[in-house]
Amino acid sequence: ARLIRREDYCPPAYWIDTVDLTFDLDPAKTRVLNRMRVRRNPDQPRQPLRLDGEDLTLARVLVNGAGTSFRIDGAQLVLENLPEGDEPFELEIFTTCAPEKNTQLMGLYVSQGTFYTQCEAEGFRRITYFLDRPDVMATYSVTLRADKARYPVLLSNGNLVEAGDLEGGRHYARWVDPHRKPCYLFALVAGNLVCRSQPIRSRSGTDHLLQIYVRAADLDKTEHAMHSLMAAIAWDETRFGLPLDLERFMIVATSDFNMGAMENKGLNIFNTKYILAHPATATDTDFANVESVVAHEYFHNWTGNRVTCRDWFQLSLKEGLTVFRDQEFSMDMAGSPSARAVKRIEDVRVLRTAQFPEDAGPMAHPVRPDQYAEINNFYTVTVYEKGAEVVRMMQTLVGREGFTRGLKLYFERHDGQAVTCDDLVQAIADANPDSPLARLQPQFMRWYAQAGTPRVQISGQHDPATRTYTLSLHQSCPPTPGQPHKEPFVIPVAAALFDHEGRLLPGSERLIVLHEPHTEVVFPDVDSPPIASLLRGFSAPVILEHPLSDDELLVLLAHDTDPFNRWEAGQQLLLRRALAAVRAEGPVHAPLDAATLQALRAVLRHPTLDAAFKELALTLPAHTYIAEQLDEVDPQRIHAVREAMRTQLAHALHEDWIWAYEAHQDSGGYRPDAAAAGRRALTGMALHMLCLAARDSGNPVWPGKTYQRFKDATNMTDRYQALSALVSAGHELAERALALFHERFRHEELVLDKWFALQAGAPDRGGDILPRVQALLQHPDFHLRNPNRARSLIGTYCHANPAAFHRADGAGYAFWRDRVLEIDAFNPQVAARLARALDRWKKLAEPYRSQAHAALRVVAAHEPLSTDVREVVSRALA
Ligand code: HT7
Ligand code: ZN
Repeated sequence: ARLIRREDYCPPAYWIDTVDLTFDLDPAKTRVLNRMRVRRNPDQPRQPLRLDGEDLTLARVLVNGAGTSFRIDGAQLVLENLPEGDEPFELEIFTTCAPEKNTQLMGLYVSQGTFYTQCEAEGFRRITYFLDRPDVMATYSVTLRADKARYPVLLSNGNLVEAGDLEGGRHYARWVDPHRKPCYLFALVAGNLVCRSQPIRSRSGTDHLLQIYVRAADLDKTEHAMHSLMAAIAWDETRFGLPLDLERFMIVATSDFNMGAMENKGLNIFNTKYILAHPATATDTDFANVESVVAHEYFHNWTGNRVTCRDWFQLSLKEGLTVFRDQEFSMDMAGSPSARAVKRIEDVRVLRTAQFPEDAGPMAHPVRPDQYAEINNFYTVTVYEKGAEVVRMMQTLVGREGFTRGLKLYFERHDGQAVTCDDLVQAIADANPDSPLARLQPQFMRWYAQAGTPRVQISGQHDPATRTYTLSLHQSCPPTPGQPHKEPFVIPVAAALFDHEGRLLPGSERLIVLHEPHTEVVFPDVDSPPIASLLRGFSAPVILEHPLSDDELLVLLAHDTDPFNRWEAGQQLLLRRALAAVRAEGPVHAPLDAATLQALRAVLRHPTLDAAFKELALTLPAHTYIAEQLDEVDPQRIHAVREAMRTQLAHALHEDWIWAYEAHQDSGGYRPDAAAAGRRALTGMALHMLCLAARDSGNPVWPGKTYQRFKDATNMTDRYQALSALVSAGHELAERALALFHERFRHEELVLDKWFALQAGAPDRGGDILPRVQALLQHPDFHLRNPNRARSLIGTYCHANPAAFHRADGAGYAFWRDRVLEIDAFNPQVAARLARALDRWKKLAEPYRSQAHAALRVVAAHEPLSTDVREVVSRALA
């Protein structure tokens, strides 16, 4: 497939200043009249106007009201006979499209009788011919016409300026958006929806109307999203001085959506998964996700919409920055320092379990990619989460206030513009001229240019004669596709020293900024060999190779004043045990030693640590994280080791789990705050462990209690955890509970997704999961075309259940192959994400490797194949 290259960027040959769109909405044939004011870009050589279009039927093209000649060249409409001078001209294009046939869910589509749009990245071209690129910004006015009974609500960006009835039971609404925007931020919604409205007054005294539109049955699930939106608006004003710039801010939820949500100007469109939350149907994780995704999309109003991307290679300009902002928001909302740390740990876990493998695999790309075949494949954890870490490092290098100053300058310089990642870094550096960021700016930009996870090797030397401790740090970065050699990165390493009793050495906290391959740092006044706590708070997205002894890790686990590194010390201990057991010969046997178990017990019983922290500290390193440490991966062996560790924890800490369960019960009503959610997480973990122990002992008490809790639960978190404890333990009560769960929630789409996912992600026992997943494909509630449902069953099986997916007979890969091809025929974006489940096939041991290779080759050879899937599988095979 043709590659689009960043170095080929060229400004557009024409500008489009205004767009006036009229839609006659009809699911089978929607008419779109597009009137644009266009002018030549005088800075570019004179050339024909080439407009992008896809799946459109063209009826008419007029220039200044008169017919004109045109030709279709591939997917482009080419106009050659344009007015001679440089005066703006009116271009009118009339097309039709078929929203009900739009299964890709890009452009204008219909879901459950309602029209929605999705234009990022290149969906607007499926609505009308246009210069579909983010650096072309225009003001939009939109008239929507539709049958009034079927589509009583007609929404688009901006302000409603006119509405009324038309003949034949139709009606219309006219919307005008005062803000210039790129076409990827265009949106319309038409359907039978209801809304929760909330008038607000901002800190600066301006009045606004917030609205969340959903189906009538879902209205009682919108309160949390509205509170989250109000909190996000207040936070952005307080933290960054960024106000809401719209009279009306609307959110609409749909159950058919390729991604999580979309930040269309003033009219965000969301996957229902990230809007709807009611204690009876949503878990604590769902509540937290709603809060952060609502905030994320709202924050885009400045970082993405007011200042947008010049081209799609700059995607992390808006996504990395906005993820960083939503992470900071969620931390502030969490409240206490330890609740903040819990959020940080969760974010780092995502980075390590998803982004590190991406950065080490065939799809590795810089935060600012250099090339792509299909931009939709680059909405990745690298662009989003690693991009956020890069922004976080900037904050670390200039300080919190310096960062706020930098963003202020960024908006002063670039409001209303389409810019690049360089512009962001430049503004932050210019606002902080004495910072290490300003001094090292060209090297810092390597974070945007070089793929791969850097490694930092540590050694330390104590000199009793000089009472100094010298830390040596050596950085390197492995080759990635197309980048055999890497230059050194700027790596901020937050450091502190502890003595062996766990006391922080006064004055030892500092920020070390690496920018060369080797760095030596001398700490004065150190009487005896200390324990270095490094990369505190995970100050850079790197792999630290720090040969601390087990005893030193145990000291940090018990005493580090940085909660992140305290957690990390425990994870390193567990990782060591896991790797030793994976590498050992013969059957897996009790990987955890007494000291580690005792240390984990001490964490669990700790009188002051938060429940949420305890739950994270007792969670085993993820399967993918363990796999990343190995040159050759036997997924079944890793699974066996993790199961053995889990069983040990269940038995050795049995009394402690009973205590944890009983001591963390909540009385009173459900509240989704971090402290209460932490207690529920820990009781849920305790139930898992108690059911696991009961499986081996045959004692029915805890499974019975768990089943009772499942039935009596007053919120979804408790109910789901009890169900999942029974399913994980493989207890006979699990089937009964699953049936009850389905019966009770069969009309709740998002709960059904959980029901499918729980079964697809359950521990494999003798290869039983694949047949179950295959049977569930035939279930009347399974709908392959609904992305959430497809992801919950097929995505969970292929991406999140390694032991069930990596089967020695290759049947998991054959299943993957068939589903990728089946989905690709109607929704390439969803198929391409599924295709990534075999990214790391080259690391697999035999027989998995050959089987995976064969499945990949079948997909790659299939005709037809979307550009999306082709790019993923051909990179995997390269
Ligand atoms: N900016 C949004 C990206 C998005 C998207 C991209 C491709 C196809 C469908 C999509 N839906 C939403 C999401 C965000 O990061 O806020
Ligand atoms: Zn985003």
